[in-house]
Amino acid sequence: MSKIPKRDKTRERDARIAAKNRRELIASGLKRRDLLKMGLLTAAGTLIPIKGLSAHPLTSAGFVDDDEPNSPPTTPFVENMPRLFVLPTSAALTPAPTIIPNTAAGEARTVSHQAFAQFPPQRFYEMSQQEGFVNMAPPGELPPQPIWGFAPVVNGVVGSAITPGPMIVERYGVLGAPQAGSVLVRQRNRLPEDNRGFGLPSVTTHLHNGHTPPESDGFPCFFMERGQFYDHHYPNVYAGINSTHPGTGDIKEAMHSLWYHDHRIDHTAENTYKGLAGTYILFNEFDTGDETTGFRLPSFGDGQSPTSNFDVYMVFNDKVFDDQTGLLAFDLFNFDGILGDKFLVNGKIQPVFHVSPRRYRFRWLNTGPSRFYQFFLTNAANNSTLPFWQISTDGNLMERPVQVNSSRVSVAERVDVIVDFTGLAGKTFYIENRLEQDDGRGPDGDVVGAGQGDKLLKIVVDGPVVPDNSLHPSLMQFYGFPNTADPARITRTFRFERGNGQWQVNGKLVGDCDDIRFAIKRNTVEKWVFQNNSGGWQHPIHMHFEEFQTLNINGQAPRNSGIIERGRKDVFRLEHNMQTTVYFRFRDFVGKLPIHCHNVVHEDHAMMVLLEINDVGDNKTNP
Ligand SMILES: [Cu+2]
Repeated sequence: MSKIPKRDKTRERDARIAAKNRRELIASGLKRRDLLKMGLLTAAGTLIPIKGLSAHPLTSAGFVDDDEPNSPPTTPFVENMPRLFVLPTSAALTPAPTIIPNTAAGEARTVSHQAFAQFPPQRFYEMSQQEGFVNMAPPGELPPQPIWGFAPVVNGVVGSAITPGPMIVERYGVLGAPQAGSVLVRQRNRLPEDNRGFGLPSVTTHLHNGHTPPESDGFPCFFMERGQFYDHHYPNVYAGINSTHPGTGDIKEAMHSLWYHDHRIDHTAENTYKGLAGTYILFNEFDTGDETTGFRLPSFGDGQSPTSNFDVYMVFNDKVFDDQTGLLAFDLFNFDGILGDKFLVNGKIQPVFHVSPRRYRFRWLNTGPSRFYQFFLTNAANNSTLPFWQISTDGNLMERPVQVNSSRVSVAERVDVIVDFTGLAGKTFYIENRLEQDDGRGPDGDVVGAGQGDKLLKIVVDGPVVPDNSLHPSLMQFYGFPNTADPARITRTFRFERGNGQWQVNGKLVGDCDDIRFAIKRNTVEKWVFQNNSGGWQHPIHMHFEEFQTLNINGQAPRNSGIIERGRKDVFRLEHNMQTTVYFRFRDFVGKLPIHCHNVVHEDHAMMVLLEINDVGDNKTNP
């Protein structure tokens, strides 16, 4: 990383004092609104420029020198990339789950489960959100990191907190037994009062992007405090179950790669960065997890063994470590977006993954906070690019696989891909991010040459030769897309723009939790227009609960042969000066939800709109 060659000792000392003061403000858990009241923020939302507090010359990480983070050096490609731990079920939960919130026993939920009797939970899971200490770098290079993670709880026995959190592996309900997929996930808040620098021990867990009754969705204002628990009811049914497609719901609404993460209003960035994120996958009779049945995608197996697990979730994020202490660092006063100089996959900095010479399904997720990636597979020997097959956009399989050289993934987006290592025994590849991005504004669009980007994961094809019964991707066909012909009840426009030094939608920051800005009528269609009015900035826009289909981008029909951009999605990558129209159906359940920017720093400051689905709706075209 670049450094200023000549150090100015006085400037450096002042900056360290400022950094210390800023860290103390962050550690105190003060919110933007508190700082405004205390007169420590300007109207533009930046810290007032008094000595000992100014944002300058601090870096994005809150440290001195220049605009680059300066994490201590680590040795790449030593640690093995972990396969993610699969959460076992519990036979029962104590106390037993209830439809009405069990506040007497410490439940934080305030809204009764609306679909519990219709889809009684068949299986139970429990997790405990708590502090843990994990190694992210090779032994001895960085101290154990105090993280906030999800500890597996099995029949009441609490494990250690891990990040990414345990993976939930489930199956959709089936015709004649739609409740067969229904589960209940209990989350407990056992976080410490002392945040060791940043993080608010008040949490709400969002299942991104489950078709979930909103009281279980992880609404930003439905948070639980320390010592409380929250029961999330996930029916795992396709959209349309209570409306257009009774029985099982619409199979074309199937989703397969989901994730969960903290969504606490105003504090999502620091809490997810501190580790509160995990994965959730859904199989069905087509995407079965078994390469001899259904679509014959590479097998999930036991999720762990190199000779049975060829369907591998990879969670990418970037982080900054304090150049003095080596501990994870976060600057709450950077409103632009935080970029790290260390790249993690499944919790390890630049790890190694050993594969067999056959096909693999990789599920790629970017948990942020602010970076966009463009993933390439680069051959270590000659920097050539290995093409692969993209099969999904976010949680949703496309009409068929499309062969590509790269996939772009902004915060919270997912792509599932099939990489074919057949015949490549002995070779080494890197997952390389070749998308340039210098600050939280978003990438400028430049893609550097092969070998010149950041190598995130080393893949060595030296595993045992094993059978491959998966179908060749060129022969696969998936569900197809739902139609977009039903007329919309209303078209609404959302302008994403800069204002007051922060991030607004239609001229407003997210207000208090009771500021519900508009209402959707249940079981209707809406068209939404997203406009990027914020100059050089890009925003990954996320709507909860329902996926959308893209009708046009800047007046043009979707590109990429009409396949990838037409894919159903829950995050829209709103690029420079872009305007897009998307198509939504809001079905089955009622309740409160947000739409927001998923650059989680923008989200916290405060690019979010709270809304609700009810049986009346409203006619606000610019909510
Ligand atoms: Cu944004």
